[in-house]
Amino acid sequence: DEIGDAAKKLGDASYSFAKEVDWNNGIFLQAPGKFQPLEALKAIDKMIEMGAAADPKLLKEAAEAHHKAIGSISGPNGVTSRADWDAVNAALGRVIASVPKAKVMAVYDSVKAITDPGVPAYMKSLVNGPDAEKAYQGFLEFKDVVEKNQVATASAPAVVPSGDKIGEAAKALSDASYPFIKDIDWLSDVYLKPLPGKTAPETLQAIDKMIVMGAKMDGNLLKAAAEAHHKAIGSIDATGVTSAADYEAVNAAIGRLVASVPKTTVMDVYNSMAKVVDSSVPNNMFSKVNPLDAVAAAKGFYTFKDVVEASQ
Ligand code: CLA
Ligand code: PID
Ligand code: PID
Ligand code: PID
Ligand code: PID
Ligand code: PID
Ligand code: PID
Repeated sequence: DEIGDAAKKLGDASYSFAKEVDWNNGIFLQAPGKFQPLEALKAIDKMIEMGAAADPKLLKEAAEAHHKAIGSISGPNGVTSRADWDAVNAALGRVIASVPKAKVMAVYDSVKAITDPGVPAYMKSLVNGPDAEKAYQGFLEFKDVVEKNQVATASAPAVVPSGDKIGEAAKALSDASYPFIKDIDWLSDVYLKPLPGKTAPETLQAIDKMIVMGAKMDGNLLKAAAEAHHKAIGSIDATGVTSAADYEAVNAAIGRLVASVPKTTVMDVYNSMAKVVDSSVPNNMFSKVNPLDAVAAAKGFYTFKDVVEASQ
């Protein structure tokens, strides 16, 4: 297709730049400017809306392209192979072409709003400047091809299941865990702290397992889960907590998502996360909430998971 061909040209223009970026730099975990969680949440919300509007099949293929690319990483900077670099660009170009232009620009504008204007120049200073310029020229040509192939309207909204066992169980889970949700400091910057003692390549292995799980999920249910999160963001209070009803809808949507993939795929995520998350992390989280609320939430979760497993 045209976007695939354009991605090869983009690769010619940008792979030198890709090799010069230190993808293992811990700086990419930081906020790109002043830490302002509620503004950042607005930017994430625009990404969620864009994801929910995208063609689920193309999202799945983009996840698969990223998984493949993680498999061909080499060298100290963590760069993928030239072929996989091109394949990721092509897959993302197709995802972007599957949503209306305004959805893409809404992400751009909201990310710009939380990004310090000095950040791009600083990023450029870490690589060979002319290679960054060349990559950007390549991007500008690529985007014209994407725009030419872009849809005018979003894909249809998800079909949300109702009256299912997971939906019922989500009510009980949400009743049991909403007090815990209200205890959590959602506006803390602790969630942007590096994982104690873990390197970027180690952490990437756990992310890879999530990508694999995402690629296996039912596309309609994934879209429904994104829509549920978008709705939940719309009902947050000043502390970032969503309404009880929207929290329940999120739990139901995630439960259905989990049930749409094999158990081993879920356990692969859990086990790989357990490898990179030191026990000090959950202990620290636990120390900041009412322990009775956390234990009640955990109990609710263990009951819920049996219902999910039964529909898996
Ligand atoms: Mg989510 C999970 C935040 C958007 C899909 N997500 C999580 C949690 C964290 C979170 C609360 C990971 C950390 C954890 O396990 O804490 N998500 C979060 C935010 C946003 C977001 C702030 C921003 C909008 N997510 C989002 C989108 C999608 C997802 C757009 C795609 C549709 N998210 C998604 C999945 C999963 C998450 C599939 C998870 O599996 C993971 C999770 O919750 O695993 C348990 C603990 C969890 C909580 C504090 C909230 C849930 C409370 C449960 C139901 C009961 C509590 C159990 C116990 C006390 C703690 C866990 C024990 C552990 C051994 C499992
Ligand atoms: C400017 C001035 C003009 C010239 C110009 C110009 C530049 C415009 C630009 C630009 C626009 C632009 C846009 C970019 C957009 C990037 C969008 C990224 C989206 C990320 C998402 C992430 C996610 C997910 C995902 C799916 C999940 C939801 C999420 C589901 C259902 C200024 C040059 C024209 C770079 C969507 C993918 C996992 C949130 O106009 O004179 O330069 O860049 O998890 O959804 O699972
Ligand atoms: C524009 C103007 C509007 C019209 C429009 C428009 C276009 C927007 C576009 C577009 C945005 C866009 C974005 C693209 C992004 C591509 C990103 C590619 C990333 C590839 C990576 C590969 C890799 C890896 C990996 C992880 C490793 C690092 C690597 C570690 C820690 C402008 C059309 C709406 C194409 C990251 C995955 C293995 C490097 O908005 O008027 O057209 O395209 O090895 O991580 O090692
Ligand atoms: C300039 C002037 C214009 C011309 C121009 C120009 C240059 C702009 C530039 C540039 C922008 C730019 C951006 C870059 C962005 C790179 C982003 C990389 C992200 C990597 C991540 C990696 C990671 C992980 C991971 C998970 C870990 C955390 C991490 C945990 C919990 C100035 C040329 C346009 C290079 C996210 C995945 C392992 C961080 O605009 O005239 O030159 O470069 O380790 O999670 O640990
Ligand atoms: C234990 C001991 C027994 C008792 C037991 C027990 C506990 C097991 C547990 C547990 C398992 C478990 C699993 C959990 C899994 C969470 C999985 C999260 C996945 C997140 C994903 C994120 C993403 C995306 C997304 C889609 C994108 C890709 C991504 C596309 C196409 C130990 C109690 C049984 C919590 C997939 C969603 C946006 C990466 O077994 O004696 O306690 O918890 O962006 O994909 O866009
Ligand atoms: C298990 C054992 C295997 C069988 C199995 C199994 C099950 C795994 C499961 C499962 C995993 C799972 C995960 C669930 C996660 C739910 C997470 C809900 C999160 C809700 C949020 C709501 C909100 C917001 C929001 C953003 C705001 C904060 C909030 C800010 C900054 C165990 C079946 C495989 C259900 C986060 C979105 C508005 C609170 O593996 O043997 O069954 O379920 O307002 O952010 O303000
Ligand atoms: C313990 C002992 C057992 C019993 C038990 C137990 C407890 C475990 C616990 C617990 C685990 C736990 C986890 C919690 C996790 C919360 C995660 C919240 C994530 C929030 C995010 C918010 C955000 C943003 C956002 C984007 C911004 C950055 C942020 C930028 C660029 C110990 C009870 C089982 C509470 C990600 C979205 C706005 C950070 O196991 O016997 O009690 O709690 O602002 O992006 O700025």
